[in-house]
Amino acid sequence: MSSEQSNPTAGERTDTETRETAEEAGFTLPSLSVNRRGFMKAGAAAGALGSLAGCTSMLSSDGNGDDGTVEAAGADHTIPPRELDEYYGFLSGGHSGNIRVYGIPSMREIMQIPVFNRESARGYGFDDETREMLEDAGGYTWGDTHHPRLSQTDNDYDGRFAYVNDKANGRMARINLKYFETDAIVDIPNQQGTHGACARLPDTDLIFGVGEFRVPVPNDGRDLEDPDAYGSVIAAINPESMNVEWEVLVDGNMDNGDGGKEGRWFFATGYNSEGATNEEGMTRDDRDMVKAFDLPAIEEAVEAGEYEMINDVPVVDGRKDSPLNEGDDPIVYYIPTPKSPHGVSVTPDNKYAIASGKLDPTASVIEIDMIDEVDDPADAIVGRPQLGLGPLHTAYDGRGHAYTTLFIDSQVVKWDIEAAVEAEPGSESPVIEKIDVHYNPGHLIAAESYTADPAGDWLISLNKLSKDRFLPVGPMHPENDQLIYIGDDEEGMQLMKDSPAYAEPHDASICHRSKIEPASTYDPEDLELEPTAKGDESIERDGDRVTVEMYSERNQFGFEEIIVNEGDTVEMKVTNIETTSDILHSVAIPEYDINVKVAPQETRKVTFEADKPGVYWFYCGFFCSALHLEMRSRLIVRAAE
Ligand code: RUQ
Ligand code: CUA
Repeated sequence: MSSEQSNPTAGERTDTETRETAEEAGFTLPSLSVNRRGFMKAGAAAGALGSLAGCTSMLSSDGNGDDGTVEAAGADHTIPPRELDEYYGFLSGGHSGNIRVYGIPSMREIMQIPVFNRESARGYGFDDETREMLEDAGGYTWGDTHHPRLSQTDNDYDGRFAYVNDKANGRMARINLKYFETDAIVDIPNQQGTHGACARLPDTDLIFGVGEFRVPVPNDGRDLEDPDAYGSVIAAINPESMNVEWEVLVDGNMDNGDGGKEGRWFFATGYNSEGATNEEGMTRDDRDMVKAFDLPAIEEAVEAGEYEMINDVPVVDGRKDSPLNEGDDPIVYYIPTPKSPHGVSVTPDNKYAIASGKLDPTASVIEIDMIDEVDDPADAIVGRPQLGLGPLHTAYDGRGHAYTTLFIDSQVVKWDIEAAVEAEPGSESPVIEKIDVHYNPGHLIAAESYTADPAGDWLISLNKLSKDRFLPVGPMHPENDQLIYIGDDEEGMQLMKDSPAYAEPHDASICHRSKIEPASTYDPEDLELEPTAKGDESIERDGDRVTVEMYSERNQFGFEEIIVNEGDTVEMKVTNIETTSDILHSVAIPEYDINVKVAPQETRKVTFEADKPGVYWFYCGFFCSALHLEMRSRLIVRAAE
């Protein structure tokens, strides 16, 4: 790390000062932004003992922070070469359509998982299976991932699946964490703009997609000019089959959502109770709603047939004037909150659902057990701390603190949840401290914050703007994901690292590495296609259909040439027969737009029309050995007479 390196536009004076101080003290500090307090901590932990403690803790910690190892790791976010991070971070890629996997605390991006986007390194959307999956899910070529949530058993991550929404096209996808790949996508009927995504806990037996945009239900050309007749639904999706089991139609827009930890409740924030179609109308009223869905009551209504079947999904009427909402036990409680609340998240102890005001400087602390006790749902709000401007999302450390992003103030505010319940509404006294972030944070996430037992050490603020924090790269700037250490209540929050991100992370889930066990090669049992062993390769013709079964290994495909006729349909199946992990091959066919990746023991198939006569060298796209460049064969397409 050259300390001389100077950058006339990025970096701030304080960084330079910090670096000089660091050099005087005999430390080399990475050229990243660490405030003075952060440096003191990082410097102290950068000694041999600190890094040793850091790596020992990675081996022994269960990640729950109750064995003291979080303190032992201290605030050292640097991971030396060859050492592994303690946590997986799953960040949504927004309108890039993917999920990025980070190592935390290093903030190194380890992997990308394409979800709604076609992606060439993995050949995702190129082979028959993934192409058909994307086609069956609507055939859109992009998506807008926002809220990755990991499956839980008994309120803790079980390492099986991640789920993420497509806000753009109303879909929900599942990522299989054995292989870190998308294995199912459902195109949700009757819903446009699936925004919030999360699960019914403790055991992730339903996944919810929260519909943001109000549209006619069904959206088939009716009620076009009658916005009053529009509605939005939450969709309950079976996490195994990925079928939509039922939906609930409500009044007003919805936004984000979170499930209670004990199965009964689901919460969705909402704006535009006004039912308007422009900004002025949507922000007219001072109150919007948090909707609390009583899940057993809804399931009872579905059982009893109290729904309308719309696009093959039972839709239960949860609007305010629905008969199902009459009386003392409505299926949806409308809890008035100020003003266009955005994020909602349930505290680790399942006591409160906290909704952030967005256009109001407060958060609303809803006591979950009071919702069906009080006469007026508004009375279930037991705290309203004043946090700052533009509160959006809230995360937890498991020690009674909440951390809320302040979009307008460009800060993260740490506050005391019980103090907020004690204090007068509008009081600032529950606020413990604020830290500047750079700039305009949207979501934030703390390690294992969505479980019943957050780790309480690391927090990431997903900042929408980076402005001057990185080398300039033209008018489109990276976002800035900032790592903050929250493990030391006395020292306070410590900003550790700026980490540029391509547009645009919205949310993340952070899971201790001990809870996920990815496979390093494929288990052929898990795949639908039969593998082709060496010696079993074949080319068979049936009319104008040619079926090729081949294998790939260093450094050949099993055939030196494949000869077909113009007009043939070619079905080409390839198995990577390597058993050594990390030796990938692919089949890239120039000018045919074909690009199929096969990891060790993986079998994929691609079907195409041989419609261009000529010679096409198909080659391997992964640099698999010294003879990788020689790993190529000819596809010969004979011209039709
Ligand atoms: S929502 S920060 Cu999906 Cu806040 Cu983006
Ligand atoms: Cu196989 Cu390069």
